[in-house]
Amino acid sequence: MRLSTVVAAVLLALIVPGVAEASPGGACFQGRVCLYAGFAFNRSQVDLWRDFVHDDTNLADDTWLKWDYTDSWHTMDNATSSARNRLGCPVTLWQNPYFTGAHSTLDHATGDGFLANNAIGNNRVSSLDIWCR
Ligand SMILES: [Ca+2]
Ligand SMILES: [Ca+2]
Repeated sequence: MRLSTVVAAVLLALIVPGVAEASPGGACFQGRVCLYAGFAFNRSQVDLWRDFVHDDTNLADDTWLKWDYTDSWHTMDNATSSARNRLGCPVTLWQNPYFTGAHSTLDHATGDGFLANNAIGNNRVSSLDIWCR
């Protein structure tokens, strides 16, 4: 990678609140739920990811971040293949916007690298519901 790219990523992480705690490279920081476009938390794949701290009723207006924290401009709707949960409470991934349809729940401190064999399935997540009190 070019040095200027690294510098830009570091500066972005320093100046944008919250970004510094975000989590490319298959990581997922405490207090967040992390979605990945590829199986196995994007291992050996294009690193498209994003993390959440609140419910999201519709992923159609969300886009994946790239490894360097820049926006890929690729929609997150129907595009999640794996997920990690470090929220401190469960999260439910839903097939449709506003928490309807097929769904799978991930407990705190769990991850699933292959959503294809869960109820939610591969490339179907459209909303997520966080159960923190
Ligand atoms: Ca959204
Ligand atoms: Ca869907």
